[in-house]
Amino acid sequence: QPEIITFGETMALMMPTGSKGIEYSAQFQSLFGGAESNVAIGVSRLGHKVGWFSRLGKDPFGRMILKKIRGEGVDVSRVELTTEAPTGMMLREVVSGKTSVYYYRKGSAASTLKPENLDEEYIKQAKYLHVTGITPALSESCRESAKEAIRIARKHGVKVCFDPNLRLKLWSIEEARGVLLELAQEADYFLPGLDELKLLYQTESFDEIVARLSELKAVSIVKGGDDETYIVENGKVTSVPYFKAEQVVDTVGAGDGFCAGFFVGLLKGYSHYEAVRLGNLIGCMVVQMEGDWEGIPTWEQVEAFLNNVKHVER
Ligand code: KDG
Repeated sequence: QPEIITFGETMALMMPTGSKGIEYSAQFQSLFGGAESNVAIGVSRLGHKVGWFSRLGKDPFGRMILKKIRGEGVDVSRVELTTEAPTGMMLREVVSGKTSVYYYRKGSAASTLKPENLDEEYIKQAKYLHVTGITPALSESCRESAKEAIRIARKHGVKVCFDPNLRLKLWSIEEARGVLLELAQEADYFLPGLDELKLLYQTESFDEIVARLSELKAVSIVKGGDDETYIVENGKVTSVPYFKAEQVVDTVGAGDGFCAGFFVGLLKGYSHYEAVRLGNLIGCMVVQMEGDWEGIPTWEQVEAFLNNVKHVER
C-alpha cells in the first residue's frame, strides 16, 4: 500500500545534447519529467512505497513514461492511458547558464483528468497526499480534481502536502494567486519557494512573509533561501543549512528532490529539522545531474554520503 500518493502531469522532455540551444541543435535526448512523478520516483528510490497517477496518451511517449516510472518502483496502478488526447511534451534548454522551458501540453491527456478519475479507496489508505499548484493551472477539470483529492484526503485523515510550483507560463500571477493561496489553506505541510512567496504575497519583506505563513494552519517549509531552507512553525522560524554541491548542472527538479527527501524523513519519524536536512541533501544531489529526477540517490547512497564512505571505483 502506498504511504504517499501524488498525481499530476508528466511530460516527455527533450533537451539538446550539446551546448547549442534548441534552435541550432540537431540532436536531442529524450527524457521525461513532471513535478509530482519526480517526487514519487524520489520517494521510491529512498525506499518507501509511493503511488503516482495521471492520464497519459496511448502513444509512444505515454508508454515510455509509464514503463519508466513503473520501473522506478512507483505504483502506477491508477494511471490511465487514453486515446482521447496525446501525452504532453516540453523542451528545455540551458543557454548562457539560463534555463528556459517550452511547453507543448495544451489539451494533453493529463489536462483531461477529472474528479471522477479519483479513486477514494486508493487515496484514503495513504499517510500523505502530495498536490502541486501545477495541476490546477492545467484545466478547469484538473483544478476541480486537485480540490476533490484534497477533500477526500481530509475526510479520511490523510495529511495534505502542497507545493505551489508556480508556473507563470501556464497562468498569470493574478489568476494563480487566488487558487494557490486557497489550496495552501487546506494543507498540513506547505512547501513553497521563497521567490514564489514574494510573488504570491506581493512583498519582498521576509518578516511579512513569515507573518502571512503564520496565519496558515500548515507547517511551512520555505525552499530557496540563499544558504538555507526555513521551517515556519507556530510563528517561529528555524533555518536548516544547505549541503554544498560540487557542481551545478541542472537546477530543475531540485525542489521535487527536496520534497521526496522531506517526505521520507517524515515517514521515518524524523523531526521537522532532520526531515528538512534530508530534503536539502537530496536537492543538492539532484542539481548535480542533468534531468529532473535522474540525480536522486538511493537510500544506500544517502547513507554512504552521510557516513562518508569512500567510493570504490573498481
Ligand atoms: O519541478 C520540475 C517540473 O517543473 C518539471 O518536471 C516540469 O512538471 C513540470 C512542469 O509542469 O513544469
